Amino acid sequence: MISYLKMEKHVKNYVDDFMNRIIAKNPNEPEFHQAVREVVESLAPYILENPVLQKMKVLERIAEPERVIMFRVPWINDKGEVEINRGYRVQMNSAIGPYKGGIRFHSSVNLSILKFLAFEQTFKNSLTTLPMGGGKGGSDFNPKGKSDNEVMNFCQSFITELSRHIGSNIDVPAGDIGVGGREIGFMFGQYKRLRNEFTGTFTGKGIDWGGSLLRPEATGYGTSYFVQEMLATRNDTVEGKTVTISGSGNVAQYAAQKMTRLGAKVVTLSDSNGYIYDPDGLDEEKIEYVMELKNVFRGRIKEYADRYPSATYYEGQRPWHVKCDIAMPCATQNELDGDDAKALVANGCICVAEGANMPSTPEAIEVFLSHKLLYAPGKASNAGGVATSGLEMSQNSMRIAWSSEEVDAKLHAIMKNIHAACCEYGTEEDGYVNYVKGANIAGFIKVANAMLAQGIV
Ligand code: NDP
Ligand code: 2IT
Repeated sequence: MISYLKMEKHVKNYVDDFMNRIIAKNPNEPEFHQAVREVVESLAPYILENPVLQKMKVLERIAEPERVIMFRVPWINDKGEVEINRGYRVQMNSAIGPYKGGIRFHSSVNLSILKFLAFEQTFKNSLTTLPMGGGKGGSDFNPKGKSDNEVMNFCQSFITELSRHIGSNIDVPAGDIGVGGREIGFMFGQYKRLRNEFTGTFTGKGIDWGGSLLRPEATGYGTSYFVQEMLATRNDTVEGKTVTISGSGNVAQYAAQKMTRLGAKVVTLSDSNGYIYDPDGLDEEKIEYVMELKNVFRGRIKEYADRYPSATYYEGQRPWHVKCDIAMPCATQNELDGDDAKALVANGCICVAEGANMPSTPEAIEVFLSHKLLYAPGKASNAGGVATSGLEMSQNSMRIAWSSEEVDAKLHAIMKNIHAACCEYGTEEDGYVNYVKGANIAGFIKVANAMLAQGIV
């Protein structure tokens, strides 16, 4: 993002015109507008220099989903009552490969959120260098407090409808908020039963039935590798740094584990009710406890403070006012606002790497960029998850399984590549790397070239 205020007039006009059309065509979709605006602001100068992109309306086409599927998901709860949720799959862009992206189950899920996620996914998947298009799906189903039986009933109904639209060369779903190994298992089982075919149509599968080693770890690990690369541009390392992390789900857990193993001190985790601050830092044993608490017992992060007296729980608050060197938002969109960003800067934070998708508001991003922080947008720093999904697809196609060392080496190389691409396209005149601009341009070029080559489709 270049500062909107500092934009040249013709660039600002292009952005305004583009956004006016997007808003008129997609009313009541604020998250989608936010994601598109960030990309358009980065790309506008590049597009204006390349008239063919304008003439062929490449960005306009990228911002229009190829297809949106929306469907009824009826299921029966443990009391024998009928429940009805709404299911979605946004098939955003297939220029460089089959649609690929996660499934989110959360009560807040709506079309705006899934369109923003599918839009982001298109650029992110392109950055991985693997052949994957962009997609995202989900439902307003809330898995919290549901029994395994209820979750299975829901997943089976969801997939009974979605199965018509997905396939290993068509659209390959994976996990996201509220969807982990358990849900992927139920969805894969029902899909296989309906199709009578064992395929790699989902990623994030169990190790014994086609999953890749290190897929659960990949997003958090990849974000940590990206932090290492960012710090290296300033001849710095992760060792000895204090880190605040939000969330306590899949991404947060493995970001905490990898950052700790790299020698950092992780002092916070959170959930939607509050955060814990442990000034002693998390260690392997504490992280194992969090994994068991969240993944097996499906408990709340508050319980961490009951178990470890060194920690304090702050109800209803977010961790961004805690002093840190590195902040890693790993929970959800718009969880870090302009005031939080100012507090991070005032407390000496030097690096923000997003494990979540679009966790920083536009105001927060403006603060990070104007203070020249090392700031990585999610589409660059959290791409290790989908990249490893891409590696899972490759292993499924070849009917082989790589060792965790092999997968880790490939993940590490991909994160370094993404970092290098951001530097190539995002380095400004004074040497500052604007990772937002770099990620948006680098992600766009491959998709745009593919679309130009494939004609008006
Ligand atoms: P999980 O469901 O495993 O964990 C989500 C975490 O975020 C939980 O701690 C949850 O708390 C918290 N959270 C969710 N919604 C809110 C909210 N509205 N306010 C505050 N906290 C909230 O999901 P993941 O860890 O998989 O995903 C986290 C983020 O990372 C998402 O933005 C996702 O899109 C992104 N991501 C995930 C990838 C993956 O491979 N899983 C890959 C790339 C990005 P609570 O339990 O209270 O809801
Ligand atoms: O946002 C994301 O990149 C994910 N939730 C992972 C998608 C995937 O297909 O692995």
